[in-house]
Amino acid sequence: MATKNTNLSFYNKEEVPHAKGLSFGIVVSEWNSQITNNLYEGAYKALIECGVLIDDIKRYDVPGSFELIYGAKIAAKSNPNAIICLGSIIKGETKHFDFISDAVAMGLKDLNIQMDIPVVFGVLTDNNMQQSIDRSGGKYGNKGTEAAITAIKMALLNNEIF
Ligand code: DLZ
Repeated sequence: MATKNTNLSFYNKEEVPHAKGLSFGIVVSEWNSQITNNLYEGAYKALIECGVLIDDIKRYDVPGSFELIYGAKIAAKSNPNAIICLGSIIKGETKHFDFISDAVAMGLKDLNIQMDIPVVFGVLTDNNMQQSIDRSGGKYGNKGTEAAITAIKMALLNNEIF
């Protein structure tokens, strides 16, 4: 039985509703910046391709993924239709990876509960740099692109309801 392809890196532009008039905040972690900049490029390109105007995309840089949570709160002050958080957490020799990954996931989850603006989790949590490269424009697509398409879908869902 065929299953629906849910990897939004390879989205069909014709199937994504037009997003002109929607605005987005993109919060980008500077840690592993070569990866997060590729995530940003993927997200930005997808939004533009779907009709979002350049002036309706605002970027916020934060030092590390842990700061994505507060960065999203700052982004919310401009009242965008959705917020995309992009980070890259790579496993090291200590438990830092687990603490940061859990905190970011829980923190962004909490914001989704507290705020009326959808917050999208575009954070890679990889065992090594190669896995991150593969998922930020490499052989497994671009998680930033996926996050952008998810953000459009959530923004439109929110618009339908309110
Ligand atoms: C400290 C730290 C470490 C060890 N690793 C990462 C990482 O792989 N990815 C990431 O985004 N940030 C990392 N950080 C920084 C933390 O996210 C945070 O910026 C600091 O702990 C300061 O709050």
